[in-house]
Amino acid sequence: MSGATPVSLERQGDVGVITVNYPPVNALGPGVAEGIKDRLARANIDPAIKAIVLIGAGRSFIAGADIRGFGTNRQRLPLGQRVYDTLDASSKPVIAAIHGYALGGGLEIALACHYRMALPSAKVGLPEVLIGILPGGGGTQRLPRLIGAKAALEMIVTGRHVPATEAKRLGIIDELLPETADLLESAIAFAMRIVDVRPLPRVRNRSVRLEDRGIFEAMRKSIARRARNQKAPYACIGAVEAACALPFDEGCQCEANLFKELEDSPEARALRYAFFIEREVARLPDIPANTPVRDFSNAAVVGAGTMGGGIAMSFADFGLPVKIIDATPEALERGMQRIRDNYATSVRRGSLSEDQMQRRLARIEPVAGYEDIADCDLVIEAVFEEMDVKKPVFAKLDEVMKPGALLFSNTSALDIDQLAEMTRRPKDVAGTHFFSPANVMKLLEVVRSKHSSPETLATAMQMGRRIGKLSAMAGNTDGFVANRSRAPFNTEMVILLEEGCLPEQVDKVMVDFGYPMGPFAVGDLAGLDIGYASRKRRAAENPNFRKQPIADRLVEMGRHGQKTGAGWYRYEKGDRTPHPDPEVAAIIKEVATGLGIAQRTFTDEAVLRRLLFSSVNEACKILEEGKAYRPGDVDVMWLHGFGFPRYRGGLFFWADTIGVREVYNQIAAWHQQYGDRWAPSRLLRDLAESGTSFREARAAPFAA
Ligand code: T1G
Repeated sequence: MSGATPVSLERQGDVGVITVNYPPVNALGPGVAEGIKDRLARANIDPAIKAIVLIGAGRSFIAGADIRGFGTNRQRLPLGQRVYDTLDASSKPVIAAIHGYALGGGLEIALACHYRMALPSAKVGLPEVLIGILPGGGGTQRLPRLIGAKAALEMIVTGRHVPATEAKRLGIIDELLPETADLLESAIAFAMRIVDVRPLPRVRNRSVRLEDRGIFEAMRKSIARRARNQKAPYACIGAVEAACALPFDEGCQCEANLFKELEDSPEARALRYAFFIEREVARLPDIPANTPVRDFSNAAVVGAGTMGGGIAMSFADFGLPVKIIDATPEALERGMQRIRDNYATSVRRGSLSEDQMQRRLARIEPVAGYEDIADCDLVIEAVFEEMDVKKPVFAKLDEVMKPGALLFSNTSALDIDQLAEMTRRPKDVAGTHFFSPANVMKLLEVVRSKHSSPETLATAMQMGRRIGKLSAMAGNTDGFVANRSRAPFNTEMVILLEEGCLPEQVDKVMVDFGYPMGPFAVGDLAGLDIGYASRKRRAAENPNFRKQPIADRLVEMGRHGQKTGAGWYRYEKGDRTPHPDPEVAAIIKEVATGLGIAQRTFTDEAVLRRLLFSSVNEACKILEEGKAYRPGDVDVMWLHGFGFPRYRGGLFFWADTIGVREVYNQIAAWHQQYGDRWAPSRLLRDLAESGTSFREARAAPFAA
């Protein structure tokens, strides 16, 4: 905001209207909180003003403190002098008029007002825990006083956005308006209705309704797995517990102490970083932001397998009609049945209503053949991962699809240029790589062919956002960016077994690090035969390809993972719990002996570094080849493609906590020990020599 004041005060009749105008979301940036305090003081001394309305300009109330300001030595006002305290102490009634979002400090400001009104489309929340801190503006003390300890605890520990309609039921919102109401006019009218009501309803004067003292311990138990290695969720619980035990001001002091401990914690820094890279990933440095996006209002999917079905669900989940075809009616029906079963599971789990399921299913239309999808605006090919299966599909799509339709492939590694060259419209072709399960995982890798036009790429990125994905651009290299950077991790984890490790140690290390599942257990879930086929392909293409005899042996024995009751682990019937299997240990020993590899033990840290450093090195190669725009883009892919723990920021963010020099030295040492697969990338060497962090690394210009 250059020059213009972000907060104004104007009188409308007997009501002073304080308007916050700090685009794009009225965050409490420089001058905003101060401005509210200043205009409030003026309104309180102006005899012509009897009541005050606080409202946001643009699309939102106030979206919270300016996250960019955290971790800097920003000025912190003492308790009692902050905007929350002055609102609370106002001698004239203050009404918060909420539209769009009232989040974090924004909701805390509203809670410090005497009344709150909102449009039904508004959302409120205290999402601080999602960026590794806790509400620091009195929210942990006021919200329990307003809606009870149990409801407040749930909102603060989850950080979820609460629709205004629910917020009204909870007691956060006093007056819910019709969506078509004029918010300011209604707030002014409301102000005149309550102008003489005294005493002013100060939330701080209410007592906390504590239904059951056990809720705090119960919450600690319920979040234990999800919140492992993290502090913020537990600080949130502690602060709400304090609200039930201490007078308001002492409770605020407790909140402030907890906030100070967390504001610049590694967890908070990592989560803030994740917040910003998830927004930066949408910016394509070499494709102008005003590049026209081709309109689309529907989609088609070719291939009704697991991926094709999940992709079709992704469109239906976000309101877009989608047609789906497969090679035979039986295959198409199997695919539709899998979709119906997936939705039915969600309904059973309560995450979807029956009505929502029916509306989504109605948007997915199985059709007989290519001629039935010709009128669709875009089509995603999701057939078997073999070039000689995909190429004819692209030739056929080029023949039938209407002019201007975009042709996308869900391939996870194959050459997009070759697919584009099967068509007379190569500019309209790109990769749109979904991650399994496609309707759940948020990452969409948009793979740029050398033929893809800027419009096609901009549309593919927009398509991802339209269906709730995080679109990230990747260059057309084997495995693109996510899988290529993950490949060395997959190799090292099996080589570790040859050297004496066991799957259960590797999995425990990665779960303790923060992954939801260990990589071997994930392999059993996905099916070991998938990796087997791609290893065979790569070995045929590249004689130097590092074979994985242990993994190959398991597949050749029919141990494909959960689907065959055994893989890296064995499984009891109907139970997905992985059990270490002595037979696997014996196979490992036998193969290792056959390879003549000396067996040894590994510390957990050594296991962690072997896996992750191998990927850090590969990701540096990807940047230096210009196959990704930024280190942050790679981190977005690791967070949303592989379940990398969010409170560690991402692969590069985590590597920076070790330090470039230490990572480089270790990789150089493994290069001596193991040979070329550990040759340090040039970029890594340059970063180590220049003392530049991974996050500051600059990628080469994008090379499709
Ligand atoms: N601070 C700084 N920038 C912010 C911001 C914030 N709080 N919220 C959004 N932005 C930027 C964002 O980076 C993007 O920038 C642009 O605004 C549009 O955002 C004292 C201490 C409000 C739901 O955690 O959840 O209050 O990329 O793309 O999808 O207790 O933004 O355009 O340059 O996300 O419509 C608590 C975080 C802070 C809210 C809108 N508040 N923001 O979503 O737009 S801590 C939050 C959001 C706090 C107090 C504590 C979302 C949104 P650019 P966007 P959107």
